Amino acid sequence: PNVRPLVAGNWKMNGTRDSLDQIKAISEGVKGDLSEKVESLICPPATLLYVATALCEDSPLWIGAQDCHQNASGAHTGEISADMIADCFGTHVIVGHSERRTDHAETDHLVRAKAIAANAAELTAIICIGETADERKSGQTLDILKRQLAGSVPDDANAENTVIAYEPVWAIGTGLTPTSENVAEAHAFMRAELTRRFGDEGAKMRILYGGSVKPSNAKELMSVDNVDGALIGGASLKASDFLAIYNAY
Ligand code: G2H
Repeated sequence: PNVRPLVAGNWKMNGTRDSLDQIKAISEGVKGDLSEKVESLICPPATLLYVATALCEDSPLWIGAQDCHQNASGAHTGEISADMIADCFGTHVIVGHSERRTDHAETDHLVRAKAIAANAAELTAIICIGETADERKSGQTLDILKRQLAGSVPDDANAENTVIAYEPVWAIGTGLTPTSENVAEAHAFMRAELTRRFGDEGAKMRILYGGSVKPSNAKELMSVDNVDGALIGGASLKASDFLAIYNAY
């Protein structure tokens, strides 16, 4: 790949102050030569963001958030803005995770607005897309990916401000993973779509694989063509598992 791969952890709604030990251990574990070649990121819950970035001051580990609001500020009780994440020294934000698309009825249109808000705050948006089990069974996978890319990725996306995460919904938290051939087909298709729309920037844009990545399957998944890293849920909660995946590069 033209850019450094990214190994990212999404803690979802897990983690209290006790878990900061794991972030500290990850921040120490990624110091070393590999960090020249591979970037690392943990997205803890927003409650831990500020203290987590302080812990990682002298580490190459980036800290990011799991969602942001599409507006810059205002009367949106319970929400956090991209500026608030940047103010806590967060550098990335996940938008459009399938759990948000399902639990909060987030649409491609909304996800795109969130990515635009993230970029306006100088955050890198990690835009998640992926097909459901039914969509895969009925042969619609590539159509769904095409529609989600077209709808969720802003027109001024580039290889710096945008990362795509392909997460087949049926592989999330289930222990099921697609075959390397399935992953290769999906990623080659997304690469072609991104290159068609964004030219060189699309050719360089990172496309992560997510969905039941663990130490035992990381090497195989991350070595598939056009896979530029991983988005890891469950296995990112333990420093030893996250670092085993990171070190698979
Ligand atoms: C997919 C992934 C991280 P898990 O949601 O975003 O979670 O690795 O637990 O399947």
